[in-house]
Amino acid sequence: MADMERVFCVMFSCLVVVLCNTQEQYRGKNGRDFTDKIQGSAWPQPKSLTTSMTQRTLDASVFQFRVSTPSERCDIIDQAFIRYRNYVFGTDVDTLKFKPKSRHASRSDPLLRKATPLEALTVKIDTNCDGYPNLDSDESYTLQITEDGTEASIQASQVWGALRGLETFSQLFVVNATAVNDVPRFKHRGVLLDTSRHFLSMRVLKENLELMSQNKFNVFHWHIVDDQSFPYESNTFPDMSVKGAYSPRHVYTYENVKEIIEFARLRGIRVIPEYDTPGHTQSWGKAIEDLLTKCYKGTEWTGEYGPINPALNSTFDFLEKFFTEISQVFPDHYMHLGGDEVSFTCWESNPDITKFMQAMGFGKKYSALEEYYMQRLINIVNGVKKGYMIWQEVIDNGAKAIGQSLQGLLPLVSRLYYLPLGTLTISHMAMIGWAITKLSLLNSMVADDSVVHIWKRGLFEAELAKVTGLGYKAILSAPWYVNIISYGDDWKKYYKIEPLSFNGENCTCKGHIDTVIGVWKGGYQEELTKVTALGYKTLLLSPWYVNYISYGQDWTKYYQIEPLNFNGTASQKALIMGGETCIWGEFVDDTNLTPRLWPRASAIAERLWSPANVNDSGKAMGRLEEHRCRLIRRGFPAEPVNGPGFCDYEY
Ligand code: CP6
Repeated sequence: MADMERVFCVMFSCLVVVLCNTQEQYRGKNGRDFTDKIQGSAWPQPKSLTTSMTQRTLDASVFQFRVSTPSERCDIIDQAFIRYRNYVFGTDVDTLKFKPKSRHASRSDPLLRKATPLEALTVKIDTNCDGYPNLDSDESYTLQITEDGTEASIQASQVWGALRGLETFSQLFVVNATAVNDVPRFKHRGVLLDTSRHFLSMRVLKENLELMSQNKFNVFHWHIVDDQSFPYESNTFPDMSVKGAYSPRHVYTYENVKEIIEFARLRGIRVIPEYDTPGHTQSWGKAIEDLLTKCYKGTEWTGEYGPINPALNSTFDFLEKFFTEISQVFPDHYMHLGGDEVSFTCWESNPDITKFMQAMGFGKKYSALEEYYMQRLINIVNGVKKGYMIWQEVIDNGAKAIGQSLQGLLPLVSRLYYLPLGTLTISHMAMIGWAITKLSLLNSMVADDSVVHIWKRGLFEAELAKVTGLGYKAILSAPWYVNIISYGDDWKKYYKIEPLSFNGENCTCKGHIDTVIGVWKGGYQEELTKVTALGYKTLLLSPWYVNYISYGQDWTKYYQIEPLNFNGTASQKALIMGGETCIWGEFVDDTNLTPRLWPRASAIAERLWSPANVNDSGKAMGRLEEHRCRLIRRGFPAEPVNGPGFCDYEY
């Protein structure tokens, strides 16, 4: 390989010598090769990118960004120019951790005296430059840097594509004549952040939105509240955060939420809030009386609460008011309604729920009760004209419940024809009402506006086939939990280790030797027995490798996932909107979220943006290394994920 490069260097003009010299510094860096260099290290990889050998020069004092759009003003692009000028030239050194060593060739470089300087990049947008991004936003763009001519151009039909093009432009390692033609493969490319298990500061939320845009993610799925805390400050029900937040400081005010939504919009990112019910709602119950089901032991209340209580009308009055507020605060068409992990134990124990189940003819089918709850919630959301996303259980349980209740219903309805109205019982009436709701909701659920979110690991391919087979849109998260480095309080494992818990009976007792042995391999107890018996002083290391969270290149697992690799027709596959990477918050807060998420999420970003055949992690490795270094240079703490190596801009 090295020889080939040298031949290459000799063969081409002095322009290439510059590149070959830079290559010298790259020896020994993970998987990076000359092609990565010439092609640039754009991440995620554009659909097509061709580069010629002609290098263009770029001088900060001359270079200008320009915009051309039918809109009078274009805030989104004006602000993007400030960010990208900084990333290209390092103009705002305060926010950049490492000032780039004039990466871009300048006219003052004697080797490039003949190169034509690039004086401007013009961003041309066909349509008005305002509003919010949505599921149907057009994010495609082309980028042209010609061999001569003083101007490069980005052409996009919508401002969202222009943003993606600016990101690509800012990632070009050296500005050669280039043509990029780019379009995302999936429409929904999301990151889930959980602000309930641990509060995340505005700084960290914004930092991650910025990183998302640098990876061309376009959805922030905000898992904002959950059992553990309720940091959302509601205007209609202010007590919910007063009583449900960790502290008065651990809240997002209306202004905070608006600030996040605007910060995201400027980067072409939608904010989809998740208010997860009827499970995962312990923190809601603190302020809203009778919202949660009381759990019983025999005839006694245990003092504990379960999921939201669907047997009370007050529940739905509350939900109507609350979700109406949410629908006005968050401009995106979609809300995430949760619906995951509903435990039936508490519902089963509660006598009022049992009565309600009987009245509704649900028998002992608690999945039917869950379904009933979700359907009424969906009714509310339809009423405020929003679309919704739901976790997969709603469909897993619901499809069953629908089948069961319709089966039970048919003989009943046929008998009803022959009954005089006066003989109808309350339970008949309830069932008829329920059947009507059910039938209309069945239609509404298969309508355009529902998206099923697949999160359970294991047989997610079969789940995708099933859900799309029923006609639902779907998005995939199951294989992409980047927090599953090791899920759990692994410190307890380390804490349990007792250094003296080994067999020390058979000491040959030669006396102590002034040599210290470090025991570093597995099976440490036998080793301690042996080494101390020989009289050595000993240190224990092996059970305490805290870097052993998951040893190795875990990103390649995420990278290999192909969302359309399931049994299904073309129309089923068309229902896969995309996917999300999730970083659940139990073991993550401001201190470790960003490095744990990046650049792991970058691997997923590429699977969701780039063509299906960009899936070879061996080929991607060099670019991912470059990409991580770029994130670091831009001031973001992205972890090393490929073992030993270094970045140019360090130190
Ligand atoms: N919180 C909520 C979670 C999870 C879910 N919902 C979850 C649990 C375990 C795994 C992945 C996700 N922490 N509200 C399920 C969607 Cl492995």
